[in-house]
Amino acid sequence: MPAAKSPSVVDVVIVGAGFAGMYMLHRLRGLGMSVRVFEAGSGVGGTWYWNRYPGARCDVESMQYSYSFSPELQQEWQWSELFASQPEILRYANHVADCFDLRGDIRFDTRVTEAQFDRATHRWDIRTDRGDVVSARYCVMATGCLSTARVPDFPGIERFTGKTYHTGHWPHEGVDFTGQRVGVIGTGSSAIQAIPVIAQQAAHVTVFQRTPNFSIPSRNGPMTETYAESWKSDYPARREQARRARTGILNNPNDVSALEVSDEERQHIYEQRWAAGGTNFLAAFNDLILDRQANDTAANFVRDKIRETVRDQATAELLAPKNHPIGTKRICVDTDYYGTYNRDNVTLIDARATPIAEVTAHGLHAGDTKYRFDAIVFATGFDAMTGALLNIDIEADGQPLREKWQVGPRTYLGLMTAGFPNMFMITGPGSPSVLSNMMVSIEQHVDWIADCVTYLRAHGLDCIEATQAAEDAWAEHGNEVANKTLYPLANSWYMGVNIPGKPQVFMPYIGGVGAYREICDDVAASGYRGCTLAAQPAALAAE
Ligand code: N01
Repeated sequence: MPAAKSPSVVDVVIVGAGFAGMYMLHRLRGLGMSVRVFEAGSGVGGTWYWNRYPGARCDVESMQYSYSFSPELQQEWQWSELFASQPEILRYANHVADCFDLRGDIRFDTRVTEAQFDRATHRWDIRTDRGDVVSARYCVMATGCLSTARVPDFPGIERFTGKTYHTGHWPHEGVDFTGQRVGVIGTGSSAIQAIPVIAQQAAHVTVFQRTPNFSIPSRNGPMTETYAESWKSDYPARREQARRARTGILNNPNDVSALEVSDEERQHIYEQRWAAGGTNFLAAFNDLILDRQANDTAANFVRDKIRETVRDQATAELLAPKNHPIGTKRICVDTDYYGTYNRDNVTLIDARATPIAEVTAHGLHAGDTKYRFDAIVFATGFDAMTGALLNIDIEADGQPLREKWQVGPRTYLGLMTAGFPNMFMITGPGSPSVLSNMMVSIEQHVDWIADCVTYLRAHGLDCIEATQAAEDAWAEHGNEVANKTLYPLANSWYMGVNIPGKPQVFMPYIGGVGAYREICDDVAASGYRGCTLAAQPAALAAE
């Protein structure tokens, strides 16, 4: 059946049908607006649609990594594990699409290629790779923070005769590594989840590690009815607490400095958090991301755990991060990651001492060694936060967004960018986004945007644009807050360091989810301070 043609004029175009785009569609429909969503994938789910690598699972507990907007939905859905796996989260996304009948307004297998703002009509003209041209009053970028997968430019990559995979573009039918020699490049969150699972199948796994990461055991397990019920019976209060929490996660924060307690007590607290598992480890004390000495106590604890777990001490030393404070690169959460290096079929290679020189027909060449592989897994990350936005030709008043962001992304609240009216970003750079429970941040942004367009409509307005002054002040504030933390000390993708030539600025807002929400609410309550609001001239509007 030929795909239905998009209406050429709508109130809003949304780019992306992950959790952000889906909820945005639902909210705007509720306001009686006409909406067209474009999604490059063949289904909903965004990051959970693409990242199907073995072991993929969320590092936020399932009871917290879910929508809160529908009491019925959060009561009826049942998670089977404490930390949900990718297939289960994708089932959840599809369930939401079914429950709220979302698919009718989503055009799948369609990538937005261009968006141009027309100042005369206050509308965006949006084009896709399938020839759609749609005029929309507002354009909402729900493009995700980690959706542009990146394979480094290794020489000879095209010569490899085996199979290559990127964790962020995993084949839908899965991969059987049985009996294969597999090379894994990268040791970020994706690799740390994938390696233990691939190692159970493959004949041999060789891991190329350039930078070790800190990882905390998840202690994942089956969801018990009692635990699920403890959340469900108290959901409204807990969701509200999460919205006001620093990371959007209820993680039992301990409001005490790591340096104020005795060595024994500190050790005891770390042991408890390690045994409980997950990212809550970083909430053990209130100054772990603020004070290097405090941070060292946590980093040393984890390094010791690595040495205890990994039998070969040379491998353990290689796995123990030495160069960045714990938590300043995204903390990883695993199931038997370090223990996997005790297997006979797993080898760790120091790709910093012996960098990968080239890909050959049958494997890789690093240092003086040639490695033979049947398959290579690139767990090499993403062009984070700005990649997906800048892959679209976005232009207003003759200025491309790429040009404006040449020296780094600049936004007002991570929601808008000056010079590009009526364009909103969900979890854009300059908002807590990747430093938070994405579900909480997504819902907050979607609700803010829905309230904003409602306000404009109620006041006979149809255009909103962040002022340059407000944007500059937000950037200054963002830098000021980031510089009070240890985050800028790490060469992380938060800083854009993983992409050659990418400007190095700290992209997310570290001021905290709760504090950030208050700022956004305050901006809305003030009638959108820091923005210019306008209406089209009456004559034009009537045309
Ligand atoms: O990507 P990454 P990821 N030669 O950028 C290495 C989220 N996520 O997909 O650090 C050799 O972290 C690179 O080395 P280095 C989460 O927010 C969440 O793993 O640049 N190695 C690094 O080791 C996460 O942070 C979940 O020195 C090269 C790796 O590739 C984000 O996604 C699960 C190289 C890339 O690590 C991204 O994680 C998965 C080269 N030329 C992901 N180039 C959960 O919810 C790159 N590398 C649990």
